Amino acid sequence: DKLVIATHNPGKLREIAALIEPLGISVVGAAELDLPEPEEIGNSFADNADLKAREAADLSGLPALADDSGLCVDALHGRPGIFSARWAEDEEGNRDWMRAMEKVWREAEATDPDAPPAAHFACALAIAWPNDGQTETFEGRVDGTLAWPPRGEKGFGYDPMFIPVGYEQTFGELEPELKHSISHRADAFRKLLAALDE
Ligand code: ITT
Repeated sequence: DKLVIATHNPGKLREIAALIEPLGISVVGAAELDLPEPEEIGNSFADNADLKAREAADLSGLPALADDSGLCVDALHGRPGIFSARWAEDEEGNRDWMRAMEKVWREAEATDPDAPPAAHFACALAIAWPNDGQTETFEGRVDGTLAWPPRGEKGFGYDPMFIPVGYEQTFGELEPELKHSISHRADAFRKLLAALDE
C-alpha cells in the first residue's frame, strides 16, 4: 500500500521520505499524482495540515500525510509562522528564500540589535484516510536562534539562518541525518508513530 505525501515542496518531500522509508512504507508525492495545491485558509499549522491531508486523501483514494510548518520568531510574536512560505513570494508568486530571510532578519534585529533573536520551527503533520473522514494531527517544534548572514547549502527554506539549541551550525550546515533527528518535523513524526503504534 501507498501513502501520499501531500506536499508540493521538494525539500519537505525529501525529509518526510527519509523519515518514512525506514518503515518500509512506499510513498508518492502530490505533484507526481498531479494533485492540486489546496488554498491554505486555516488559522493554524494544524488546520492547514488537516485540510491538505484531507483533500489529498479524498482525491487520491489513498491515505495521505500533509505537513504544515514554518519559522516562528519570538520578537515578531510568532511571525512569519503560518505565512512562512508567503514571505518568500514576489508579486508573481515566485519564491526567493534570500528575500524571506532578509525580511525576517531585518524585522527581528530591529527589536533588539544586541541579542541573537530567539525562534522556533513548528510543524504539524496530519494523516487522513480516504472517505471515512478520519484525520489525526501531531505537532512538533525545535527551538533555536537566528543567525546572520545565512550559512550552508543543505536543507531548504529558512534553514541557513536557524541554529538549533545546543549547536553552533545552522540547519543549512548540519548533516541532514542530524536535522532529521532533532527537527520540528522529526518531533511531530515521533508523536505520529507513537499514536499509530497503539
Ligand atoms: P506544501 O504546502 O505544498 O507542503 P509549502 O512550502 O507551501 O509546501 P508551507 O505552507 O507549510 O509549505 O510553508 C512552510 C514554509 O516554512 C516552507 O516553504 C519553508 O520555507 C518553511 N519551512 C518549513 N519547514 C522548514 C524546515 O525544516 N527548514 C526550513 N524551512 C522550513
